[in-house]
Amino acid sequence: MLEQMAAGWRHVFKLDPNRRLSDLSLEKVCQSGTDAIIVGGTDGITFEDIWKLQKRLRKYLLPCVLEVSDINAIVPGFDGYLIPSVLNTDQARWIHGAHLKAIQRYGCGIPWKQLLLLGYVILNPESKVSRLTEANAGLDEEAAASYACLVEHLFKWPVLYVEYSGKFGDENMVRAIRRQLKKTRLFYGGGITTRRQAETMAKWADTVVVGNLVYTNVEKAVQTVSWVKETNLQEKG
Ligand code: 1GP
Repeated sequence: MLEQMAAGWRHVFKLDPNRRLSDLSLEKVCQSGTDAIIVGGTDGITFEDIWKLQKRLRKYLLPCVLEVSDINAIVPGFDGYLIPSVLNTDQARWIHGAHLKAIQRYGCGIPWKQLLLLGYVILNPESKVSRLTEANAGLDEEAAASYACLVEHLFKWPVLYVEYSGKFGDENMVRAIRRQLKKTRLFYGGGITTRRQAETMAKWADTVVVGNLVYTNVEKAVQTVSWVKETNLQEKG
């Protein structure tokens, strides 16, 4: 089951099929000691680009999962599929609407055990994903914590993903969210470029996601693996 696999992820890289990455950089990323590769992005996502990246990733032993963002770009053959549901939006399409469409299209063919639901809380109003999903990203600590409470106690979802995509987040916000979570796993992603940033979020997040740095400084991106893994996670609850 994907949920069990993800329970062991401390650090993951997110690769965007719409961005260029040399073979050498891909090799460095895949041999970095990270726990998994997520293939996913916000715009320009096509079946063909995902398929091409998947083919290049196949020669490495690392688990590779697809974060599904477009019903027309679901490529078979991944180790699992991450299904985002944006919580801080009023647009039903991004909460469960697109999901229903996928169920209507694929029905019984969906490999449920290979799916993992991610409850997204988007906190960078300037990010593409925030604009696309019309997220209410300007939350304060109390509001952010209430989303965490919703996911942990009411929905009982497996993962809450704090998404700061492109910007390093506010530690106090991430800590406030983390304090509400016991069973739900916390993913953090956004703007990690330095050791200090990696260590800061690794204290609160079970899984730290690094994306953009792969494309701007692959050597540093590789270093984030040990920065995260050498940091002790604070006790939950
Ligand atoms: C993006 O959360 C990931 O979806 C990682 O964010 O690209 O800013 O590292 P960055």
